[in-house]
Amino acid sequence: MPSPPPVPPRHVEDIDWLAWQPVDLATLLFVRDGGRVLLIEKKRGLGQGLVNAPGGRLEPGETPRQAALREVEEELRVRPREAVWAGRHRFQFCDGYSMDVHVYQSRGADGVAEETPEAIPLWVDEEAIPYARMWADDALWIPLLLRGVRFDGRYVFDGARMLDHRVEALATADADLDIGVRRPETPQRDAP
Ligand code: 6OG
Repeated sequence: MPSPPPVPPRHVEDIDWLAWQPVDLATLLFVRDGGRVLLIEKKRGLGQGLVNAPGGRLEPGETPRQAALREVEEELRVRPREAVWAGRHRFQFCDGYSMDVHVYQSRGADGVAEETPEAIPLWVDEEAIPYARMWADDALWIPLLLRGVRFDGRYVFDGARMLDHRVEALATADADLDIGVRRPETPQRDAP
């Protein structure tokens, strides 16, 4: 008898996070300046049509920080002045896809943000983040990021619907957990 197909997780506790391996590593980077934050309307990729921070999947051999800086330049043609680690999200989707996302922020960027094939720039007031047009998890942790509190989030999503979440604020001593993380040179599979 073939064994039954595995039951997709519905809750954060259903997942063995120590054994968990993401399909993709990705990034988000929030440029902040004068009480505003630089977001994008995403034109393609996962989350197309939503507002998000610029970011994307790592290329072979990149660290998350390198990828975060590259993605902002590619998507908006501006160069963040820094990339300060802000937190990490582990997203598990019911269809088996998963993503480990490192989040950064920068005080300012050099250049003027412009539209590219990937994104439309959107400077928004930090008091008026358009959560209704963003992924469901964002309202849970962007307020932490804006207060300078680092976070560790774990989530179960069914498509765009968030089924469960656990977001923890980190002590400062836990910072820069991304050091040493590097996507292997040989891609395990093509990104969808
Ligand atoms: P590309 O398809 O652009 O990489 N991403 C998410 N961002 C938020 N805020 N919430 C989620 O909830 C997300 N899932 C994915 C990470 C995907 C980009 O989309 C972000 C990457 O920047 C589920 O290569």
